[in-house]
Amino acid sequence: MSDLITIALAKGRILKETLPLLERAGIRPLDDLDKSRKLIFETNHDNINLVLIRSADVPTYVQYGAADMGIAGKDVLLEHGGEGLYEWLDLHIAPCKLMTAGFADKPLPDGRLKVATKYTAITRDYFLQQGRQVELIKLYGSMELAPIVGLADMIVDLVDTGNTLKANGLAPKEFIMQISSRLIVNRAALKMKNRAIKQVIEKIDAAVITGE
Ligand code: PRT
Ligand code: MG
Repeated sequence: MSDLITIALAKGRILKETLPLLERAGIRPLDDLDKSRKLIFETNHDNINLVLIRSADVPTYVQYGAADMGIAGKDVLLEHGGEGLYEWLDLHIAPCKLMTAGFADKPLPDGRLKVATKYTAITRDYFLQQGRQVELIKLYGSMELAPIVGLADMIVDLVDTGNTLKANGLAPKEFIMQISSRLIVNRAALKMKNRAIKQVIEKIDAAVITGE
């Protein structure tokens, strides 16, 4: 009997790219994850279960061993801090860039800038490394609105096509980092369930398609 392995998956946009990846890895949920209201799913492997949770909760589940493994964006992992888990593989899915953004053709005001973002940890590090003093304003979404209503001078957000910024009269400015989704593993589970976890990692590793 192989140890039971639970993999935490993020709902939303990462899931769209995770399901084909798992399919290529030969891991198939027995129910339709998009349609079902269930949160726990069995798969074609007796010893592999999936749990479907909010993206920002994936590292927490894996940190505490509620899930043995998980798939989450690098942005989410950096904000979480990575305690209790290993970042094992770059899955090359859900790619985007973390950028600063502001008005397309308005210069920034002098003095201490106000920066609105959901990514306060990464943003603090970024400006600290540059020796720039900023005031961070924590938001949970719709960052593009902040400069328009005068809440902030600039924002830090994920950018893919750039359409969302453009639609709000904003433009990307400084590149902070490239983001993609990662496979993470609980540290204790890697020791206790080593064989079973390594088998799952091997399957997923073989299914990764590296871009460029
Ligand atoms: O919904 P919930 O609060 O649970 O979480 P969430 O909104 O963070 O989840 P979701 O489903 O949006 O997925 C987020 C994860 O997908 C992130 O953690 C990233 O790792 C990854 N990802 C990849 C992105 C994007 N690309 C992306 N473009 N997450 C968000 N965006 C947003 C961005 O914030 C902006 O609003 O899309 C908009 C920009 O896209 P463009 O194409 O207009 O530039
Ligand atoms: Mg969302």
